[in-house]
Amino acid sequence: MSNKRYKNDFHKLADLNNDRNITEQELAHYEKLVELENEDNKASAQRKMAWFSLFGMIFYPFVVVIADVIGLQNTPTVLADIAPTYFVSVAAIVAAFYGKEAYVSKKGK
Ligand SMILES: [Ca+2]
Repeated sequence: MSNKRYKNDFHKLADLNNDRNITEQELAHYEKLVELENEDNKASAQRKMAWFSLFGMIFYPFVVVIADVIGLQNTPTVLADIAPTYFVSVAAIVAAFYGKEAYVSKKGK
């Protein structure tokens, strides 16, 4: 985004009463808006990562079977060798995500 466009977008969003003057209150409101938007984007990214990890965990055995069925000789063995590390890592990601969600929802009440 160019600097001029950024300034225009900033003025459109921050100047609540359109008087072309951004007060301290409007700036604080804008900062809160940006903060909430960033939090929302962060939560979306973490949720996508957790779902991606879960799908990887679910489909991992199928990948081993498919590799065996299509005749890849070493792939099922290699996948089986890295499975313990993979499952522990993915379980840690998923547990961290749901743990954080539970902590945040409990803290919010
Ligand atoms: Ca204003």
